[in-house]
Amino acid sequence: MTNLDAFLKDRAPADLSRLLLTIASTSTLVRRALPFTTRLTRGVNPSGERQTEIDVYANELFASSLLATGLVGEVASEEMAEPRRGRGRVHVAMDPLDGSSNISTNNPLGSIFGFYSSALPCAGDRLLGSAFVTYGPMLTLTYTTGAGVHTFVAAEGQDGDAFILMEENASIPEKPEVFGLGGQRKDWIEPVERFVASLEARGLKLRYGGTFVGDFNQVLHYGGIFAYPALKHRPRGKLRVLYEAAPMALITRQAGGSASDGSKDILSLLPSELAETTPLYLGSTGLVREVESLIRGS
Ligand code: AFP
Repeated sequence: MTNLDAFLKDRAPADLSRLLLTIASTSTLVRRALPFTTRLTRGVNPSGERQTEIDVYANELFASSLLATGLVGEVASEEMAEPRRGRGRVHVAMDPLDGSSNISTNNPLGSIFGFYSSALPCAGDRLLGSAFVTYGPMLTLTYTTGAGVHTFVAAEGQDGDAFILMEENASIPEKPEVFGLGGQRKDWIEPVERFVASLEARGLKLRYGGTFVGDFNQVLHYGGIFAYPALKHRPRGKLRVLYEAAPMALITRQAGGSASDGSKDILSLLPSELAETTPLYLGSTGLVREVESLIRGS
C-alpha cells in the first residue's frame, strides 16, 4: 500500500505536495461535517446562488488551511467575492463544495482546486497542477501536477485517515461509453442537440447526476464526454473558468483527453473576472473534436 505522502515525494514539487496533503486532510473534516451542516443559509455566493451551511463551512476550512501553509499567495473561491491573500507563490482557485444542490438527495459531492503560478484571473496555461475531491461512497482525491493523474482513497486507520493509492496514471478509455450534459435539452444550442442525438444513435449511455465532479469521474473511467454547453439564453454556459473548467481541463488533458469551450482549448481562455463562466465540453478527444466541428459548421 502506497500512501499519498510517500507517493508525492520525488514525484511532485514540494509546495504542491504540501497543498495536496492539506486538501486531503481538510477533506476528511468536510466529509465528517457533511451530514450535520446541510441547511440553506440566507447568504448567496458571487454568482447569486443560495449558499448552504456546508458551502460556507467547506470554504472556510479549505481557505484557512491552505493559507496556513504559508505557500499560498491568494485563495479565490466560488463562494467569496474577494480572494484572501497570503505571502506564498501559489494562487489557488477553488470550488470548495461542488454540487451542493445534491445534498438533500445524497448524491456525490466534490471539491475542485486549481494551483496557478500567476495572480488571478489568469489563463489555464498557468496551472501548475489541479485536484478534485469526491465525497461519494468513498472519499477520494484525484490530482495532477503535470505528471499523470493519480487517485487516492481515504482509509480510516488508528492514526486517523490515510490516503492510499487507488489508481496511478489514469487514462480515459479509448472506446467512449457515457455522456452527461447539464441544463435542459430545450435550451441547448442546436449543434449540441444534434451531437447528443448522434451519441444516442451510437449507443452511448446517458449518465448525469448534476455534480460536475461525479459526472466527470464517469467520463474519466468509462470514456465519453461531459458538457455544460452553451445555452440559447446563456451562451457562456454555467461553469466557472478558474474554479471548475480549467482545473478539470488539466486533469482531462493529463488523462489523454481534451477540453474545449466549443472552439478553443479551455486552458487557453483568459477570463477577465474571477467568476467568468464558459461553455465546457470535455472528455474523449474524438468526441470533443466532433462537437467543435458541429458548432463551427452551424
Ligand atoms: P450546485 O453546486 O448549485 O449544485 O451546482 C452544481 C453545478 O455547478 C455543477 O456541479 C453541475 O455540473 C451543474 O451545476 C449542474 O447544473 P444543472 O442543474 O443546470 O444541470
